[in-house]
Amino acid sequence: MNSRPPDAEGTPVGRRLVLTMLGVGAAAVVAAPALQRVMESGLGAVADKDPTGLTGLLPNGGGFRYYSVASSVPRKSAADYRLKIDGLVDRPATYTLDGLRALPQTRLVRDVQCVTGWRVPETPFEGVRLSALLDAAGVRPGAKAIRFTCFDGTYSESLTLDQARRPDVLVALRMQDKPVAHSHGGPVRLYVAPMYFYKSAKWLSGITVTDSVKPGYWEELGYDVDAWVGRSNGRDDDPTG
Ligand SMILES: Nc1nc2c(c(=O)[nH]1)N[C@H]1C(S)=C(S)[C@@H](COP(=O)(O)O)O[C@H]1N2
Ligand SMILES: [Mo]
Repeated sequence: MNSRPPDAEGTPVGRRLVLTMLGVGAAAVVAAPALQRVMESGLGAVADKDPTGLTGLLPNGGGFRYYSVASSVPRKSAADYRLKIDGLVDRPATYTLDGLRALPQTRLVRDVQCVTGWRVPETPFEGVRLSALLDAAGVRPGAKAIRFTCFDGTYSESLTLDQARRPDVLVALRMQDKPVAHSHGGPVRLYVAPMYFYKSAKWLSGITVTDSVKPGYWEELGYDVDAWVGRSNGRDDDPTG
């Protein structure tokens, strides 16, 4: 399932085809409301166990779609979560969740826009400005970009250094005014307000400062690296940033 587009919203025929090929179309349709209740109740356990990636087609509460290119993602508690900052920096660092919570928090409320069409209005995200973490690490001269990695073991993202330093780019600890749920990439996800939601890497575990942009997971598969909402990917959505 790793070559699917960010989600199947724009391709209803393709989605039916995939479901039919897997022979689970009827079962998935019948099961969906139950799965949705489980996920919205905060358990999220079903998504962790689905090896097919079909959970990407399921609602994730409040208009969101659950999305993961990895078939299962480990859970990280406050005790075992770590975020590493390394690469072209003077002071590489590893943050715990408490360490991130102790830093100044910024709250932003913007629309979320997925590149395949779905949009969720006015969603609060709260966390540490990425620029603050970069300043603390001391970005070296010659650095140009950031590579983000995730503890799902698969996903990656990128930003230029200028983009990463924008005040509307957060290392988010809260979403919808709650701690980021596991299914939304918790305990910590990236939030890039002005760009399509694929830039907002879930289950964030690594921030590496690099000398050039290394395209992320979906970008290797053809999506724009500079993913401004309404000005990329051939789309004309209203800006979110
Ligand atoms: N680690 C990881 N981050 C990810 C993705 C993913 O598959 N893996 N999907 C992206 C895409 S395409 C979207 S639309 C959003 C979905 O976020 P949600 O599950 O909170 O709705 O996460 C983005 N970040
Ligand atoms: Mo997406």
